[in-house]
Amino acid sequence: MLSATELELLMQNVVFAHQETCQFRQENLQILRWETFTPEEMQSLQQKPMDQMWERCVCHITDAIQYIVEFAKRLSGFMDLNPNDQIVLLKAGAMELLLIRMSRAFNWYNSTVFFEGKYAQLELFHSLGCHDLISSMFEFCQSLCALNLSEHEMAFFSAMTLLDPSLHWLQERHKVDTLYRKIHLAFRNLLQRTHREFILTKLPEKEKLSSICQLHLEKLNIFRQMYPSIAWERFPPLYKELFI
Ligand code: MHQ
Repeated sequence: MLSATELELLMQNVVFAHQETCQFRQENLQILRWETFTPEEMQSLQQKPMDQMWERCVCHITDAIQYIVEFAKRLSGFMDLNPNDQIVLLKAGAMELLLIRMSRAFNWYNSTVFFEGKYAQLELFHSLGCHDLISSMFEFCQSLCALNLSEHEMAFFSAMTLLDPSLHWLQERHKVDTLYRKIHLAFRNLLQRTHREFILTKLPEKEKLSSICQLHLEKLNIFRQMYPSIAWERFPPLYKELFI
């Protein structure tokens, strides 16, 4: 199905697309890994009103999603899909890819995540009022970090998660399916060369990712019922386009 050169080009494409859009370089995230919030800073953030904290987090999430959209655009073949299918894939995949990327910004040793320049414990997000969502996000990162994925592997896992040919509403499913298969093949090839094939059976299941994304949509709905005008007027257009 693919020649050796095609495999090589595809591999470079996926890896570059990730590297060029990853927002924070792995080295920089590593350097800051032990910079955590002081108890005073934690307390002040925990006491913020719910709507303010939501707005702040949603803005950061939207920034990160802009990079994810850029990743998608750079994947060879994505821009050749029809615009409807591009949107279908991003609506379903943006949050899943954010979760995968979150694991790069997660310190496994003390369960903290990079937030506004430092590493934050789960309790910092208390005022959002969605403990179950945040704790499942943290749990997910904890288990993904345990696999110690390289940046190359992360790039492929993201591409395969995004190009899900099983999604409803796809108009040109065969195109997405062909793209998915090619990337899958290139991924296998990389893993063979690095003797890491075993991770294929250990990667998180699609259901796990989509259930966390579903929970995010449910929490957003609850928030919108409580603060309809905040969600409408202050959330960024891209966030609303994807999730509302
Ligand atoms: C990205 C950089 C990045 C940016 C933002 C659902 C909700 C209202 C709140 C980070 C979730 C709270 C997010 C900001 C919290 C878990 C969110 C708020 C990788 C991901 C990362 C680090 C996001 C991770 C999840 C954060 C901390 O390149």
